Amino acid sequence: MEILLSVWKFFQVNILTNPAFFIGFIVLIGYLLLKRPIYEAIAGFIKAIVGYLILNVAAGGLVNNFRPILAGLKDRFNLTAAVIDPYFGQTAAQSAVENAGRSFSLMMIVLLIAFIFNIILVLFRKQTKIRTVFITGHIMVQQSATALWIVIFCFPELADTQVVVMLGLLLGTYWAVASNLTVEATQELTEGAGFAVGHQQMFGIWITDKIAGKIGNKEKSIEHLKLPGFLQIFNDNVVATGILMMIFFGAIMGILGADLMHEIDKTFAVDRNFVFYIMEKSLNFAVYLSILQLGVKMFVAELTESFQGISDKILPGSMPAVDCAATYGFGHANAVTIGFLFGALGQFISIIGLVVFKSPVLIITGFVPVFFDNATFAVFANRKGGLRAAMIIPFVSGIIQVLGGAFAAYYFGLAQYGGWHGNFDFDTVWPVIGVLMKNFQYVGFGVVVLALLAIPQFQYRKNRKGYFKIAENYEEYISEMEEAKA
Ligand code: ASC
Repeated sequence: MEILLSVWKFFQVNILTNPAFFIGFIVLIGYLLLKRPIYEAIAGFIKAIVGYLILNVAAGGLVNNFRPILAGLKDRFNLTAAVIDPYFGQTAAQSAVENAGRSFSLMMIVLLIAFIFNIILVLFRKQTKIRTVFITGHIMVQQSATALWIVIFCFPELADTQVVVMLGLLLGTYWAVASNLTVEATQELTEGAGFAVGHQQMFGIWITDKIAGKIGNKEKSIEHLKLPGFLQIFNDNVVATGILMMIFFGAIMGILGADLMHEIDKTFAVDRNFVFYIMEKSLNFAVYLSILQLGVKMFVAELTESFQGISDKILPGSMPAVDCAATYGFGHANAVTIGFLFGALGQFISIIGLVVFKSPVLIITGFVPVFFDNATFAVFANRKGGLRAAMIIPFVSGIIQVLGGAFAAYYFGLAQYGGWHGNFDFDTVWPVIGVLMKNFQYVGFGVVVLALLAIPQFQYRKNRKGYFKIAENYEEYISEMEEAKA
């Protein structure tokens, strides 16, 4: 047992929670299974890791630069508010778990059980209809933290071992089922790049994919937009992002004021002019988005080619589920910016609503959900429902994020610790899971797991012929579908 645990710990620390290496090894093994020369496999291994590390530079840059600015609104107005953001949520969950006299290190074993359960569901894919393995490690850590608290909150009497086993099964089911829901939408968006989304808004992606075409018209997508006169400069995504972020973050930093910004950002030197500082900071948004695209293209290209080896030889009809940012390389770059801004609009309006209606908990916009969830929705929405869907869906999502987040922070008692996870699935699906478990205890738990496991069965029944094919070989899938139509 000791040895097993230390092997697991090594795997967990170095590979599982470090997606760059996880994806790197998948690429390496994939190429070897395809019988490519070893030097080609190593080249792919390196490009996949470097690509992912570039993505990390971009995502980390966005998160580290812009999260404190939004969270600064809380200090500026002296609010007691919960920030809806997974980093704040994780800290809040940890405090709550420890205050309940439990050890937060239970998370490590939860990860093990959940991950293995996800793989088992894929191994039995003929029965379970699960096609995806969730491999976005840093997200798995955040979700284990929040879910650990939810289970302890719902079952305070339960011993540690039982908590860990129940949660492992619940989380493993969620990872498998929710990422599996994104297969069709992601394959269509990327024209068969061979990955699904394993992140924090997977149910949202599925809904977006279903409703975008009804909300808008794909012929009127951002790509087709003809802007008149000087507005044409917005066709260039660097210009569009730069200008819009200068307005958006300029307004927010203006509200925070130079003094508070000096406190929030130690790199803001005292002798620097505030306006120039704001310009540079805001334009950095466009810098990170450009870097992000570069990294995504690099690792996705390797993953797409090499995973063929794994899906030919080991797990037919299966695919890895990765960070939502991987989809940004497949949509119009402006979709990302539009999704963020309309999501923020929806969030701000609902926060004002919370204040006006004297909600018992206040919410502050967290950067990660408002940006990454809504940018993702806009990318998918634009493809099926054009600009209109790419504006409306993130706007409504912003409202849901605040209202659902406020409910969850209040209900699970995390508002007092200052944060809630805040990503779309954690403002919708997870509060429902929590309420069911709190009120119906083991019955609730059973209903949740069975209901989740039923979802892929319904998906399969809707498209028996193409269900595994769409993951295994997209081109063949498309031509078979076309034949069937003709
Ligand atoms: C998250 C989170 C991040 C970002 C990143 C997006 O939910 O915790 O750091 O989104 O994964 O690329």
